[in-house]
Amino acid sequence: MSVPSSRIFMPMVLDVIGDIHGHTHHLEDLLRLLGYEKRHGAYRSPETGRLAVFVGDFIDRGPDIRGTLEIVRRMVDAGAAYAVIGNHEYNALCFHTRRETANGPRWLRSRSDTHLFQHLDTLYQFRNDRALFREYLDWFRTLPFFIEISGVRVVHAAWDDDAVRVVSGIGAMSDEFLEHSVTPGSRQFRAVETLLKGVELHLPEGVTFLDKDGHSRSATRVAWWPPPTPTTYHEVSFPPGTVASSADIPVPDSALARIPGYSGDVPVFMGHYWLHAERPTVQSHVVCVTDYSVAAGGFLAAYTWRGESRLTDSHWTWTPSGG
Ligand SMILES: [Mn+2]
Repeated sequence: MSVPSSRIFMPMVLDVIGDIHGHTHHLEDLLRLLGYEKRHGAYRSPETGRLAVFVGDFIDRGPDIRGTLEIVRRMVDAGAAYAVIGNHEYNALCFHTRRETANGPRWLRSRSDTHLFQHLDTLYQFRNDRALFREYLDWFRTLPFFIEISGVRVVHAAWDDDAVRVVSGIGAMSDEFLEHSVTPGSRQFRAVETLLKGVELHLPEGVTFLDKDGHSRSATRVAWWPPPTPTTYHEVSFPPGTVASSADIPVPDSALARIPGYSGDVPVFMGHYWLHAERPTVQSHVVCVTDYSVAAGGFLAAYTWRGESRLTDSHWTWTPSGG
């Protein structure tokens, strides 16, 4: 007797948790607020079918990166959570991987002052246990670039169907994949840039702003999900206000063409954008950024998805700011 083909849709509740960056106290506070309890070494929800989803960026900048990694990894291993990779984990992999070149071995991510500064807290906190850090690097290779479960999509910075196709089915990241992904112009490079860093537009001549580290920038991250209607750099920059309203200069069509938009009717969740606000809000009924800058005096937030096709601001939980 043949088994009829079927798709089983388990009723599922997902707690999508924003970028942690080593702020373990916020993570444990948030998990407890969501009702998770530590059993057999891992936090789990007592509700059947309720899981956490981490949007990446576990390492760098925060005070207890080891504690964060331990909690997240144990939850994933226990089947209590899913996790996607963030640009910080990907950058760490490239920072610690070499390739042979005609001029000798080279790191896949250059060890410039800026790159070193970004990764410094992680290096320092693992200074006495390099072997453990190597284990986490191996684990980072196994983290997916995106997940699609029960009618929800999760990616660190931007959903793009072409980019998703490029990284589908790659399995654990090999050195060969990493090498392709750091080669400008390759399809792997473009896919990883989009999925993990989102879309950036160069600003017109003479327009700059200071980023969160006080570095002057001549390109801005943009909201990639709206349809590309005529708009200005001020309107499209993200987080809102990144580019001052005094720079109300129209974005040319050639640049607008680089904004993919989101035409899906499936909710998509992300982190990455260092939002600052009194309380979290969704970007639209199908687009939700969960990063509220816990590593810059903000808070750690979770959106609890209970199967709804239209996201609502009544589904947020977040920790007190600071600390
Ligand atoms: Mn990020």
